[in-house]
Amino acid sequence: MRLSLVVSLGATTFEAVAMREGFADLERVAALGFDGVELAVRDPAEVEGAALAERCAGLGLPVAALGTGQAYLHEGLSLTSPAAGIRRAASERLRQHIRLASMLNEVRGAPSSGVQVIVGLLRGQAAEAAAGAAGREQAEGRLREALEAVLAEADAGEVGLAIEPINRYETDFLNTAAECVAVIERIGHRRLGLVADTFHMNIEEVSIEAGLRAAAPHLRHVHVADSNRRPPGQGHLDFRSILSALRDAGYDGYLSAETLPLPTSEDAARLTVSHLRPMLAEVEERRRIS
Ligand code: LER
Ligand code: MN
Repeated sequence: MRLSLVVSLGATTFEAVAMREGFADLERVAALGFDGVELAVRDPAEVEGAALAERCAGLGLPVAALGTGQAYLHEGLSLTSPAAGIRRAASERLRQHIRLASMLNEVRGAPSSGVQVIVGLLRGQAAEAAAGAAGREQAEGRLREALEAVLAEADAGEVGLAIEPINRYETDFLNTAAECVAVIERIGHRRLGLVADTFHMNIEEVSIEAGLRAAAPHLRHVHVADSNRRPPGQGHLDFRSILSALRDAGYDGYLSAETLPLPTSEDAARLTVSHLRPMLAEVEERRRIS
Protein backbone atom coordinates (compact mmCIF):
# COMPACT_ATOMS: atom_id res chain seq x y z
CA MET A 1 0.00 0.00 0.00
CA ARG A 2 1.19 3.49 -0.82
CA LEU A 3 0.32 6.88 0.67
CA SER A 4 -1.18 9.78 -1.24
CA LEU A 5 -2.58 13.16 -0.24
CA VAL A 6 -5.68 14.89 -1.59
CA VAL A 7 -4.90 18.27 -3.14
CA SER A 8 -7.53 20.56 -4.65
CA LEU A 9 -6.52 22.05 -7.99
CA GLY A 10 -8.65 25.11 -7.29
CA ALA A 11 -10.28 27.06 -4.47
CA THR A 12 -13.06 25.07 -2.81
CA THR A 13 -15.55 25.24 0.01
CA PHE A 14 -15.07 21.49 0.67
CA GLU A 15 -13.39 21.38 4.06
CA ALA A 16 -11.65 17.99 4.14
CA VAL A 17 -8.75 18.78 1.89
CA ALA A 18 -5.36 19.38 3.43
CA MET A 19 -3.95 21.39 0.53
CA ARG A 20 -5.78 23.53 -1.99
CA GLU A 21 -3.20 25.40 -4.01
CA GLY A 22 -3.12 22.79 -6.73
CA PHE A 23 -0.09 22.87 -8.98
CA ALA A 24 1.91 24.84 -6.41
CA ASP A 25 1.35 22.12 -3.76
CA LEU A 26 2.69 19.20 -5.76
CA GLU A 27 6.31 19.76 -4.84
CA ARG A 28 5.38 20.01 -1.14
CA VAL A 29 3.43 16.74 -1.33
CA ALA A 30 6.43 14.92 -2.80
CA ALA A 31 8.82 16.50 -0.27
CA LEU A 32 6.61 15.51 2.67
CA GLY A 33 7.07 11.85 1.80
CA PHE A 34 3.91 10.86 -0.05
CA ASP A 35 4.13 8.28 -2.83
CA GLY A 36 1.39 9.88 -4.89
CA VAL A 37 -1.28 12.55 -5.06
CA GLU A 38 -5.06 12.61 -5.47
CA LEU A 39 -6.38 15.65 -7.28
CA ALA A 40 -9.79 17.21 -6.62
CA VAL A 41 -10.87 18.76 -9.92
CA ARG A 42 -14.09 20.72 -10.44
CA ASP A 43 -13.76 21.13 -14.20
CA PRO A 44 -11.08 19.28 -16.19
CA ALA A 45 -11.61 21.73 -19.09
CA GLU A 46 -9.68 24.24 -16.98
CA VAL A 47 -6.72 21.89 -16.51
CA GLU A 48 -3.78 21.60 -18.85
CA GLY A 49 -3.54 17.80 -18.72
CA ALA A 50 -0.23 17.36 -20.54
CA ALA A 51 1.53 19.97 -18.38
CA LEU A 52 0.10 18.40 -15.23
CA ALA A 53 1.25 14.92 -16.25
CA GLU A 54 4.70 16.27 -17.05
CA ARG A 55 4.93 18.04 -13.68
CA CYS A 56 3.87 14.93 -11.75
CA ALA A 57 6.26 12.73 -13.72
CA GLY A 58 9.09 15.21 -13.04
CA LEU A 59 8.42 15.02 -9.31
CA GLY A 60 8.04 11.23 -9.36
CA LEU A 61 4.53 11.78 -8.00
CA PRO A 62 1.94 9.49 -9.60
CA VAL A 63 -1.73 10.47 -9.57
CA ALA A 64 -3.74 7.89 -7.63
CA ALA A 65 -7.22 9.30 -8.23
CA LEU A 66 -9.31 12.27 -9.33
CA GLY A 67 -12.07 13.61 -7.08
CA THR A 68 -15.15 15.07 -8.76
CA GLY A 69 -17.36 16.27 -5.87
CA GLN A 70 -16.68 19.97 -6.50
CA ALA A 71 -18.80 19.78 -9.68
CA TYR A 72 -21.73 18.99 -7.37
CA LEU A 73 -20.78 21.32 -4.52
CA HIS A 74 -20.00 24.38 -6.65
CA GLU A 75 -22.20 23.85 -9.72
CA GLY A 76 -25.00 21.51 -8.64
CA LEU A 77 -24.22 18.83 -11.22
CA SER A 78 -25.79 15.50 -10.26
CA LEU A 79 -25.87 12.14 -12.03
CA THR A 80 -29.32 11.41 -10.57
CA SER A 81 -31.02 14.81 -10.80
CA PRO A 82 -34.69 14.72 -11.88
CA ALA A 83 -33.66 17.24 -14.58
CA ALA A 84 -32.37 15.37 -17.62
CA GLY A 85 -30.20 18.36 -18.63
CA ILE A 86 -28.37 18.34 -15.29
CA ARG A 87 -27.82 14.56 -15.50
CA ARG A 88 -26.42 14.94 -19.02
CA ALA A 89 -24.09 17.74 -17.91
CA ALA A 90 -22.89 15.65 -14.93
CA SER A 91 -22.26 12.64 -17.14
CA GLU A 92 -20.39 14.75 -19.71
CA ARG A 93 -18.31 16.35 -16.94
CA LEU A 94 -17.41 12.91 -15.61
CA ARG A 95 -16.30 11.85 -19.09
CA GLN A 96 -13.93 14.80 -19.07
CA HIS A 97 -12.57 13.63 -15.74
CA ILE A 98 -12.04 10.21 -17.31
CA ARG A 99 -10.14 11.74 -20.23
CA LEU A 100 -7.90 13.70 -17.84
CA ALA A 101 -7.35 10.54 -15.75
CA SER A 102 -6.31 8.72 -18.88
CA MET A 103 -3.63 11.34 -19.60
CA LEU A 104 -2.40 11.07 -15.99
CA ASN A 105 -2.29 7.28 -16.30
CA GLU A 106 0.95 7.81 -18.20
CA VAL A 107 2.76 8.96 -15.04
CA ARG A 108 4.78 6.04 -13.70
CA GLY A 109 3.34 4.54 -10.51
CA ALA A 110 -0.36 4.91 -11.40
CA PRO A 111 -2.61 2.31 -9.73
CA SER A 112 -2.63 -1.11 -11.40
CA SER A 113 -6.30 -0.68 -12.38
CA GLY A 114 -5.60 2.83 -13.72
CA VAL A 115 -6.11 6.28 -12.20
CA GLN A 116 -9.41 6.09 -10.31
CA VAL A 117 -12.13 8.68 -10.98
CA ILE A 118 -14.33 8.97 -7.91
CA VAL A 119 -18.11 9.20 -7.90
CA GLY A 120 -18.73 10.80 -4.51
CA LEU A 121 -21.20 13.66 -4.08
CA LEU A 122 -21.70 13.80 -7.85
CA ARG A 123 -24.16 10.88 -7.43
CA GLY A 124 -26.68 13.44 -6.05
CA GLN A 125 -29.59 12.88 -3.65
CA ALA A 126 -32.23 10.16 -4.03
CA ALA A 127 -34.95 12.20 -2.29
CA GLU A 128 -34.90 14.59 -5.25
CA ALA A 129 -36.58 11.77 -7.20
CA ALA A 130 -38.96 10.50 -4.50
CA ALA A 131 -38.98 9.72 -0.79
CA GLY A 132 -37.57 6.48 0.62
CA ALA A 133 -36.92 3.26 -1.26
CA ALA A 134 -38.75 4.43 -4.41
CA GLY A 135 -36.39 7.40 -4.67
CA ARG A 136 -33.33 5.18 -4.22
CA GLU A 137 -34.57 2.79 -6.90
CA GLN A 138 -35.18 5.62 -9.33
CA ALA A 139 -31.79 7.15 -8.49
CA GLU A 140 -30.07 3.84 -9.22
CA GLY A 141 -31.73 3.66 -12.65
CA ARG A 142 -30.62 7.20 -13.46
CA LEU A 143 -27.12 6.57 -12.16
CA ARG A 144 -26.82 3.47 -14.29
CA GLU A 145 -27.95 5.33 -17.40
CA ALA A 146 -25.64 8.29 -16.73
CA LEU A 147 -22.65 5.99 -16.21
CA GLU A 148 -23.05 4.05 -19.44
CA ALA A 149 -21.08 6.42 -21.66
CA VAL A 150 -18.69 7.18 -18.78
CA LEU A 151 -17.79 3.51 -18.36
CA ALA A 152 -17.26 3.10 -22.12
CA GLU A 153 -14.86 6.05 -21.93
CA ALA A 154 -13.12 4.48 -18.91
CA ASP A 155 -12.63 1.30 -20.91
CA ALA A 156 -11.13 3.20 -23.82
CA GLY A 157 -8.89 5.24 -21.51
CA GLU A 158 -7.91 2.26 -19.33
CA VAL A 159 -8.83 4.00 -16.09
CA GLY A 160 -11.25 3.17 -13.27
CA LEU A 161 -14.50 4.66 -12.04
CA ALA A 162 -15.11 4.14 -8.32
CA ILE A 163 -18.25 4.78 -6.27
CA GLU A 164 -17.74 5.99 -2.70
CA PRO A 165 -20.10 5.17 0.19
CA ILE A 166 -20.81 8.56 1.83
CA ASN A 167 -22.41 9.09 5.23
CA ARG A 168 -26.10 9.94 5.67
CA TYR A 169 -25.48 13.58 6.65
CA GLU A 170 -24.09 14.30 3.18
CA THR A 171 -26.33 12.15 0.96
CA ASP A 172 -29.30 9.78 1.22
CA PHE A 173 -28.08 7.55 -1.60
CA LEU A 174 -25.43 4.79 -1.18
CA ASN A 175 -24.30 5.27 2.43
CA THR A 176 -22.78 1.87 3.13
CA ALA A 177 -20.19 -0.33 1.48
CA ALA A 178 -22.82 -3.09 1.05
CA GLU A 179 -25.18 -0.72 -0.81
CA CYS A 180 -22.37 0.31 -3.14
CA VAL A 181 -21.25 -3.28 -3.70
CA ALA A 182 -24.82 -4.24 -4.64
CA VAL A 183 -25.06 -1.45 -7.24
CA ILE A 184 -21.57 -2.20 -8.58
CA GLU A 185 -22.50 -5.88 -8.98
CA ARG A 186 -25.82 -5.05 -10.66
CA ILE A 187 -24.06 -2.77 -13.15
CA GLY A 188 -21.29 -5.33 -13.55
CA HIS A 189 -18.66 -3.42 -15.52
CA ARG A 190 -14.98 -4.32 -15.18
CA ARG A 191 -13.95 -0.65 -14.86
CA LEU A 192 -16.38 0.03 -12.00
CA GLY A 193 -15.23 -0.37 -8.39
CA LEU A 194 -15.46 1.13 -4.91
CA VAL A 195 -13.64 3.78 -2.87
CA ALA A 196 -13.71 3.20 0.88
CA ASP A 197 -13.44 6.22 3.19
CA THR A 198 -12.65 5.51 6.86
CA PHE A 199 -14.44 8.70 7.99
CA HIS A 200 -17.73 7.72 6.35
CA MET A 201 -17.37 4.05 7.32
CA ASN A 202 -16.90 5.04 10.96
CA ILE A 203 -20.38 6.58 10.85
CA GLU A 204 -22.19 3.98 8.73
CA GLU A 205 -20.65 0.53 9.17
CA VAL A 206 -21.23 -1.97 11.96
CA SER A 207 -17.49 -2.65 11.70
CA ILE A 208 -15.02 -0.80 9.49
CA GLU A 209 -12.88 -3.92 9.11
CA ALA A 210 -15.83 -6.15 8.18
CA GLY A 211 -17.05 -3.52 5.69
CA LEU A 212 -13.61 -3.45 4.06
CA ARG A 213 -13.49 -7.24 3.85
CA ALA A 214 -16.93 -7.35 2.21
CA ALA A 215 -15.96 -4.65 -0.28
CA ALA A 216 -12.51 -6.10 -1.00
CA PRO A 217 -13.25 -7.73 -4.39
CA HIS A 218 -14.33 -4.31 -5.70
CA LEU A 219 -11.98 -2.10 -3.71
CA ARG A 220 -9.91 0.22 -5.93
CA HIS A 221 -9.00 3.13 -3.66
CA VAL A 222 -9.13 4.14 0.02
CA HIS A 223 -9.59 7.55 1.67
CA VAL A 224 -8.11 7.82 5.14
CA ALA A 225 -9.13 10.29 7.83
CA ASP A 226 -9.69 9.78 11.52
CA SER A 227 -13.09 9.69 13.30
CA ASN A 228 -13.23 13.51 13.41
CA ARG A 229 -11.84 13.87 9.86
CA ARG A 230 -8.52 15.04 11.27
CA PRO A 231 -5.38 13.23 10.07
CA PRO A 232 -4.97 9.55 11.06
CA GLY A 233 -3.87 9.35 14.70
CA GLN A 234 -5.76 12.51 15.71
CA GLY A 235 -9.05 10.78 16.50
CA HIS A 236 -10.07 7.39 17.84
CA LEU A 237 -9.92 5.04 14.84
CA ASP A 238 -7.66 2.00 15.13
CA PHE A 239 -5.54 2.34 11.99
CA ARG A 240 -3.37 -0.64 12.88
CA SER A 241 -6.47 -2.83 12.71
CA ILE A 242 -7.79 -1.09 9.57
CA LEU A 243 -4.49 -1.50 7.71
CA SER A 244 -4.27 -5.15 8.78
CA ALA A 245 -7.78 -5.79 7.46
CA LEU A 246 -6.87 -4.14 4.15
CA ARG A 247 -3.63 -6.09 3.88
CA ASP A 248 -5.33 -9.40 4.74
CA ALA A 249 -8.00 -8.67 2.14
CA GLY A 250 -5.26 -8.31 -0.48
CA TYR A 251 -5.62 -4.55 -1.03
CA ASP A 252 -2.41 -3.03 -2.35
CA GLY A 253 -3.56 0.32 -3.76
CA TYR A 254 -3.27 3.82 -2.35
CA LEU A 255 -4.31 5.16 1.05
CA SER A 256 -5.22 8.71 0.24
CA ALA A 257 -5.43 11.21 3.10
CA GLU A 258 -8.60 13.30 2.75
CA THR A 259 -8.43 15.28 5.98
CA LEU A 260 -9.19 18.65 7.46
CA PRO A 261 -6.15 20.95 7.20
CA LEU A 262 -5.67 20.82 10.97
CA PRO A 263 -3.74 21.96 12.87
CA THR A 264 -2.29 23.35 9.59
CA SER A 265 -2.10 21.99 6.04
CA GLU A 266 1.48 20.97 6.43
CA ASP A 267 0.95 19.47 9.91
CA ALA A 268 -1.99 17.42 8.60
CA ALA A 269 0.26 16.00 5.88
CA ARG A 270 3.14 15.31 8.29
CA LEU A 271 0.90 13.71 10.92
CA THR A 272 -0.58 11.39 8.28
CA VAL A 273 2.85 10.17 7.18
CA SER A 274 4.23 9.83 10.71
CA HIS A 275 1.21 7.84 11.91
CA LEU A 276 0.72 5.54 8.93
CA ARG A 277 4.23 4.90 7.59
CA PRO A 278 5.48 2.83 10.56
CA MET A 279 2.17 0.94 10.75
CA LEU A 280 2.33 0.09 7.07
CA ALA A 281 5.85 -1.26 7.49
CA GLU A 282 4.72 -3.30 10.49
CA VAL A 283 1.67 -4.73 8.71
CA GLU A 284 3.69 -5.64 5.61
CA GLU A 285 6.41 -7.25 7.74
CA ARG A 286 3.88 -9.31 9.70
CA ARG A 287 2.41 -10.48 6.43
CA ARG A 288 5.86 -11.37 5.07
CA ILE A 289 6.79 -13.59 7.99
CA SER A 290 3.38 -15.25 8.41
C1 LER B 1 -15.38 12.76 -0.98
O1 LER B 1 -14.33 11.86 -1.14
C2 LER B 1 -16.03 12.60 0.31
O2 LER B 1 -15.55 11.87 1.15
C3 LER B 1 -17.27 13.32 0.58
O3 LER B 1 -17.42 13.57 1.93
C4 LER B 1 -17.47 14.56 -0.19
O4 LER B 1 -17.44 14.34 -1.53
MN1 MN C 1 -13.84 10.55 0.74
